[in-house]
Amino acid sequence: MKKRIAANAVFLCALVFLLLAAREIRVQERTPNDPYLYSKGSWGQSYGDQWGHPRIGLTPMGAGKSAWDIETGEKNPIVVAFVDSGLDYVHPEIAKKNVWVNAKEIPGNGIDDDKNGYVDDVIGWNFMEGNNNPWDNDGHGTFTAGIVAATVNNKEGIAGINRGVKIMPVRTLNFLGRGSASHIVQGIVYAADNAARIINVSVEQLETGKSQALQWAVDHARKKGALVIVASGNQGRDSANNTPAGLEGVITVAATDTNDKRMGFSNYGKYIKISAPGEEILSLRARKTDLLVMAGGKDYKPGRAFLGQDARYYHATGSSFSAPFVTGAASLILAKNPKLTAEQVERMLLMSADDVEGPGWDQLTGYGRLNARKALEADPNYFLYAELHRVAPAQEGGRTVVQLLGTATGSHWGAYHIEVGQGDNPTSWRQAGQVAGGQVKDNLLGTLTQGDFGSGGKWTVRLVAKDKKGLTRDSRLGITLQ
Ligand SMILES: [Ca+2]
Ligand SMILES: [Ca+2]
Ligand SMILES: [Ca+2]
Ligand SMILES: [Ca+2]
Repeated sequence: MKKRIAANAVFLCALVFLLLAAREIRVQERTPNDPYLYSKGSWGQSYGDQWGHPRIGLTPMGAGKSAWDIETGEKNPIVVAFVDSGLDYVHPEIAKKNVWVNAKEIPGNGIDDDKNGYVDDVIGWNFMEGNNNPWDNDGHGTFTAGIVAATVNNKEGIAGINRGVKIMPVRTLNFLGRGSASHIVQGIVYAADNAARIINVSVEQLETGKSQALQWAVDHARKKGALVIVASGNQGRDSANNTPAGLEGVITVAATDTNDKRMGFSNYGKYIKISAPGEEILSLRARKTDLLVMAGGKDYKPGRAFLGQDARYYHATGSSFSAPFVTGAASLILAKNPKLTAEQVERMLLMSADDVEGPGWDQLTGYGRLNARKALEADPNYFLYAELHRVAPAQEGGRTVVQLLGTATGSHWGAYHIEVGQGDNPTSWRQAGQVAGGQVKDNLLGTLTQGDFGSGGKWTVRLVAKDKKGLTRDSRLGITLQ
């Protein structure tokens, strides 16, 4: 009997060992084997080479905790346009299967077979030179596209976010990384008309003020069902008058650093919806380019940002590189369920973001730092938006009041109210003010009087929105009273 138990125990131990070993092998197989993905310090930095990936939930696969355990992008290839400087489409990390092909166009016959207005546009279009070769002379477009589309699990370099993505390169920026509004308008329209589901526009401000033409292009893309994702810009100022960061109907993405703080150069304001990694991002280098030389960086020594075999990789900082993280996450969401609308995908991204900087929606990081893992599991039909955009003194009936402007809306709407608390970081709050009532979208939320505060000094005003079940979301702003 004893012998039998011992034998059984040995058998059981062996079985457990085998099962564990099998699991180990499976985990190793499923964890992408791209060397830079989870390494660190390759250019002397203290953090991961592709730190942005695990930060947004692209952790090693197999344990069920990675966004990639839910969706790798292969199930339904999603067409993502990069309205940018083009693409190095022969880069070893850009697979042929990840470049969009216009199936309705017969190549090289000099005829616009699909009658979309562009002759022989097989993989995209070059609006700068007016031809069918969207080659990247600048490096910006290959870098932004690489964050989403670099080949995963090929034992080489970096990993993109979406393994099945189809990149549509639309060249609208010249070798200096600059472009005119008219080219970008044409680029966005081209992308939308050729069925791109997501349009990434990592472009700095094009001109002073808002471009009506570009707003029209964004409206056109939204009508066609595309999601337009743009960078906040890098001037360290309010993006409200910027194009495209201050347009309606786009997702404006701010840049965060390795500590989940907003990067000092990242533009802010009421148009910021979400934030994503933008500090020292590692991606693909288009051949014969040095992006930071093109950008005119004063302290930059040519070639310093190159990395890897044949200098195929490059590391750089900017909100241009934050937007593609959101684009990549959005493309995974659509790959999982292509029937979702742009609006549903937007809700999933915003409502699942990890709150960073000031509590709730804030002007620096929007609803928070992107979390692809949580976004993939978010309810597409639920939203509760609470954004306190501005707290401004105004004259009303001969006395000074404080007007609160912002947004309070939701899918399962309850109500909203205003609270005030003393100091920068109040420990207690009390309800105050007259509220407009009902849902408010980018408009007057309510009014506070001197009596609502009781004394001068520093105060914090808080907007609290509630859904039917009593779940809340808030947003705060400070004000100094005399
Ligand atoms: Ca054509
Ligand atoms: Ca043709
Ligand atoms: Ca790779
Ligand atoms: Ca926040």
